[in-house]
Amino acid sequence: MSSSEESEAYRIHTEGSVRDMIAGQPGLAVRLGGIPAGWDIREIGDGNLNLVFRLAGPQGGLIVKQALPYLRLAGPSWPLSKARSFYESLALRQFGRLQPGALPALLYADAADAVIVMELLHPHVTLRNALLHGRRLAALSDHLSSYLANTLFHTSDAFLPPEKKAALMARYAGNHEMLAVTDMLVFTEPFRSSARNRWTSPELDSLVAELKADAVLLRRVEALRQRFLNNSQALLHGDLHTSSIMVTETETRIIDPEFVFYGPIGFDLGMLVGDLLLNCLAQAGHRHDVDYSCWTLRLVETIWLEFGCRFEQLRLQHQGSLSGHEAAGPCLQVILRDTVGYAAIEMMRRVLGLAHVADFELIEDRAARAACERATLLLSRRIIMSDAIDSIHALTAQVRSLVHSGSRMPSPSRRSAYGLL
Ligand code: SR1
Ligand code: MG
Repeated sequence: MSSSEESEAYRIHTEGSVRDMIAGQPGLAVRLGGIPAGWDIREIGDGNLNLVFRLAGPQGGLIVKQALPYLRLAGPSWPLSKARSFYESLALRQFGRLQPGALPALLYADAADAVIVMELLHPHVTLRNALLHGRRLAALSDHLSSYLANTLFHTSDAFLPPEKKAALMARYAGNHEMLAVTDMLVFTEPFRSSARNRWTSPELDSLVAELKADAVLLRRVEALRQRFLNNSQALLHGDLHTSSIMVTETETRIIDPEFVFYGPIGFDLGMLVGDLLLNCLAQAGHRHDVDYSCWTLRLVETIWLEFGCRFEQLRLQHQGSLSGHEAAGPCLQVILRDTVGYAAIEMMRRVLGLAHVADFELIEDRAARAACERATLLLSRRIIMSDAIDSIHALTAQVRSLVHSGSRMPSPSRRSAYGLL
């Protein structure tokens, strides 16, 4: 993207202007069918950054996504360039080539207006929503582990020779603004004082103060941040939480790769695992279905184990085609260590920082919510401080014991205490 495009102002779409834009493009209009005046167009963006329009006509649907010139969640006081829309379009194509069918089809992109048009995913819902409804998705671990192994392996130096990997890194280097957003909202602000932070107060006040004063914890968080900033192992989705995944019983689609950048493989895995674990911990405030929480923990284990097998298989296949010992790439134990650390950071920032998640926000009973969040913070700290979590089972065991201790407490207040108050 050129710097002149970058600096240009652009029109912010409304439902009316989206109608005109699509009507002016016969290749897109034909997907909706009928006449433009009859299309149903709604702005459905409930995310933190963009406008998202859902269009439906007699023949089918479309999604039009426009990057706003500021961070939607924070408002115009946090300006953001439109460049992320361009990088999202690149990433949709790149990851789509590496794992065909895993992302929505990109039908049109206009970097000047920060617009991308994609197929409408229907009847998909976000994985977060599916988990909150207690749905068990049999094919999910297979889909997610394949997506992760294929995209991460084929963009890492386990597969690419140095010059090709460097060229790919250069292609995405301009998305640095989104890297800075993650640095700020995931690694920095939640662990410091910031007007943008919020947490369930006053219930968590003393714990939050304790965490922010814990110098050893902060050093470990900083070490994870340093690895995030300096360890360019593979091209990451960069924001792979459970609202970036759309599901049906049989399909899994990865959306919103606007945070795409080169970083540690464990960051994509860690964000996903962190969001799955926090859903598991939030279940105590919803239906408190211990069986379901255990299903989620098995999902975490299976995703990791299948990812590891696929990654190693790809490595073996590729090494078989090489003459020497080049292209070994990052080892699984290091990826696991990062995954565990980033999962814990993701859980903490969802309780302490700006960007909260429905898993906790939808818990109606305030005391129960505070208790789930407290349990999540304490567990995450333990994970970050531990040097002994050297397998995925060692990680899930920590959560499993909390889930079971919650289940032995009959009254809501006792249960909400999770044994940790
Ligand atoms: C305002 S952006 C907040 C969060 O939403 C995105 O999905 C990222 O996770 C980011 O940290
Ligand atoms: Mg998103």
